Amino acid sequence: MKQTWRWFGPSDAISIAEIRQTGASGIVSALHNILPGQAWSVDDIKTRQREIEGPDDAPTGLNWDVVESVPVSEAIKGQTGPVQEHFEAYRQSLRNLAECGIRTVCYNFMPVLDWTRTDLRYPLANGGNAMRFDLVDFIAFDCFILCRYGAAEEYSAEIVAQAQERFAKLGDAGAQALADNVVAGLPGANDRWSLSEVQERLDAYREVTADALRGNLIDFLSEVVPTAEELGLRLCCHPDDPPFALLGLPRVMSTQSDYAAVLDAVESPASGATFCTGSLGVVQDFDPVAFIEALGDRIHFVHLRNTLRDGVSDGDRHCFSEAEHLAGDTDMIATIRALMAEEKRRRTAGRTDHEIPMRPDHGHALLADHERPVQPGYPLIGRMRGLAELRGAMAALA
Ligand code: DNO
Repeated sequence: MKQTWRWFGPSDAISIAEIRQTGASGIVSALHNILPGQAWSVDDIKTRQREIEGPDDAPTGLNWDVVESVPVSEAIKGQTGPVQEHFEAYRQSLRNLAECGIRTVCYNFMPVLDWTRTDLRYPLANGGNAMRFDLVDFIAFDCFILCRYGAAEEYSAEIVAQAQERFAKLGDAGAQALADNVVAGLPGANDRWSLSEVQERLDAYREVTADALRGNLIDFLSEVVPTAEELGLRLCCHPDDPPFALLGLPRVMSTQSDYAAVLDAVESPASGATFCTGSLGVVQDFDPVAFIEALGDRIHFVHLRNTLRDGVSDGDRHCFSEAEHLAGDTDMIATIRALMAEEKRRRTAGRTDHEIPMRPDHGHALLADHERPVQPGYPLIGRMRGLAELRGAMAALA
């Protein structure tokens, strides 16, 4: 697999010069300043490419391999407002990316929020920090801070009672910190929204069922995949994170069968999956090897990350923390072995995309990471440790 590294652009506290020292050989980036629904211009794409590649007389040796993400607008996800304009802008971004030689484009189809955690600095026994999702805290946020209409009915009475007790102990500062963690503009999230804005966006989806949202995703793909296919581009959908319904919002990309349904509906090599073990792995019966064996030929991008279910559950919703890359609930070695077997199948079939780009997704904040403000989940040393462990596993399996 090609070992890539996510770089948020010139505002990222970690520089390209530092990334060169991690051993990564490719870059994942996006034009985060361009709003969903607007087209990315060739000029803007080329500027980012130059920032990554360095000047001609001192090239960094790194290229922009994967776009994560060209975000899908709320208009497209909810099918309201300027949907046709946004489809056209998306197609234009794809044309412009292809013109600049970039072929792999990640996106997600989670309405309103991107990834969600309740604690961005959960202390580990070794002195590091991890990100964590505590279901009881989350329900405390949903029922008693956001006070979402009808929220309590979506959970069991026992867990709502636990959440109420938790909320009573939080105090004003604790409640504010929890709310900030949940709705803060995490990397990839569209914006930084206040609680009342979150509520407004949630209201927009009140009538949207999971089937309707899946229909909107399939419509989106029907609109943009033919263009991607013509251009030789690979779109890949990131799973829901966490992979269960939150805040009453429908979720449609949480499991292998969700992927099978959407990939079958628009049959094209240009429509594929971002295989994120960290997100999918929170589901109790996630089987990474079965997923790769069934849908591997449509996996265009891989996020290797591990999670550990580490607390109470309520139906299919769980507490989890982000584990070391080789520890946690997902058998990372079996996963890598299966992905490498998929690469071998592609080489035998003569596919040009036989080297699948992967990145170490998230990492614990370790050592000097504590002194440096970075995007939550994206510290230098923790990710470098993850990449080094994954690289070792790949070398051994090869
Ligand atoms: C979190 C990331 C997500 C991801 C988007 C893809 O660290 O995995 O923000 O980039 O969901 O569209």
